[in-house]
Amino acid sequence: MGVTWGDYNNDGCIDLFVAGWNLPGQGGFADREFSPDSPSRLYRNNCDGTFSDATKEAGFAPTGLFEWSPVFVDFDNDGDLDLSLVAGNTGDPLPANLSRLPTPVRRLISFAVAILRRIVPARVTAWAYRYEIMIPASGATGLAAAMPVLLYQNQLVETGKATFVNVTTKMGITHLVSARGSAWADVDNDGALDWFITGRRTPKRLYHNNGPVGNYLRVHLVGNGLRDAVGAWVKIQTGDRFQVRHVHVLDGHLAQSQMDPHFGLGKADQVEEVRVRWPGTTSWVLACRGVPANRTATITQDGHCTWHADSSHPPAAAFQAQRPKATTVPLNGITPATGARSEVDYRGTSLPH
Ligand SMILES: [Ca+2]
Ligand SMILES: [Ca+2]
Ligand SMILES: [Ca+2]
Repeated sequence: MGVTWGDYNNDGCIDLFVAGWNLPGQGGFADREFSPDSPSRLYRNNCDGTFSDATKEAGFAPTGLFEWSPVFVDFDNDGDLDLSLVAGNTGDPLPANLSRLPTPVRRLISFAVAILRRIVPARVTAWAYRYEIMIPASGATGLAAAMPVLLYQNQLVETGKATFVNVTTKMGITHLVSARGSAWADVDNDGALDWFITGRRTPKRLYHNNGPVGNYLRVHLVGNGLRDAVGAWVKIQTGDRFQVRHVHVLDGHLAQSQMDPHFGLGKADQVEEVRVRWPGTTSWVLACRGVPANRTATITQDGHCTWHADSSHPPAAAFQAQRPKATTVPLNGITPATGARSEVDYRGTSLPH
C-alpha cells in the first residue's frame, strides 16, 4: 500500500515503486503455493512515455509481508536512491480454516505467534514470512501483528547496475513493527537522513543514521508564487554524473518526508551546477555554480543562490532538549535512537524547520 517516485537508475527519468501485499492467490497463506512474483512492483521509466516492470531485474523478491509506505531515499549519501518499506498486518480476517475456531483458541494462536516473534530474531522471522512458515496472525493487535521492516541498498554506484540488496539487519534494524507509514528527514542536521516509523499498536521508532555516509547537498527552493515550490525539479551535476529530485508532498503511505531535495554526493566535494525547473515552466534554469559539498543551498525563483553549512543552523531547541543520545555502530549502522528508554515518544515535540 503506497507508492514512491524517484529516479533509481539516474537516467534522468522518474521511476515508480508500488508496495503490495502477499494476499491469497499471490502466493499468500491461503493457497500455500508460493508464487515467484512479488506483489510489490518497480516500474522503470523508459524515457519514452512508457514503463517496464523491473521488479525482478532490480533484485526484489517476494517477502510474504504486507508492505506499506515505500520511500526512495539515498540514506548512505553515495549518489543513488535506496528504498525503504515498512510492514504490518491489516486486521483482515483469519484464514478461513482458522476463523472457524472458537475465539479463545484464536486468541491463544495469536498469543503464541506473539511469543514466537519476541524470541525469534528478525532475520529468521523475515525468512519465515518469505516461505510462509509463519502465518501472520490476522485480526491480532500489537506485537502479534508485527512484521520486519525493509531497507534496500541500491548498488548502482558500487557496481554500475541498479539492483537492490536487503541490508535491514546489516544496518542494525531488528525491530518488528506493525506500521503503515514512515518518513525520512535529517532531524539533527548532521547531513545523514534519519528514519521515523509509525506504530500501529507497536512503538513508534526513530532510527538515527549513524553513518558513515558520503557528502551531500540539500536544496531549499523558494518560489515566487508557490513559496514551497511543490512540483519543482532540481538537477545537479558532479563530474560527469547527474541526479534529479522533485519537490513533493506525501511519501509512501500518508507520510511526509523532508521536502527539501537531498542529494548524496559520495566523495565529491563540490557540485558544479544546480539547475531548477520551476512549477508551471518547461525549461531548466541554471541556478548555482560551484557549490561546496555538505551545504544547504537556498535558491529563489528570482535568481538568487546562497548556501550555508548546516552546522550553523542547529536543530530547534524543543527538539534538541528531547533528542536522545544515539548509540554508535560501525559501517553505515542505523540504530534506534536510545535514551533512558529504547522506545522514544515524540508526542508534543517540535520538529526543526
Ligand atoms: Ca530512471
Ligand atoms: Ca544510496
Ligand atoms: Ca541525521
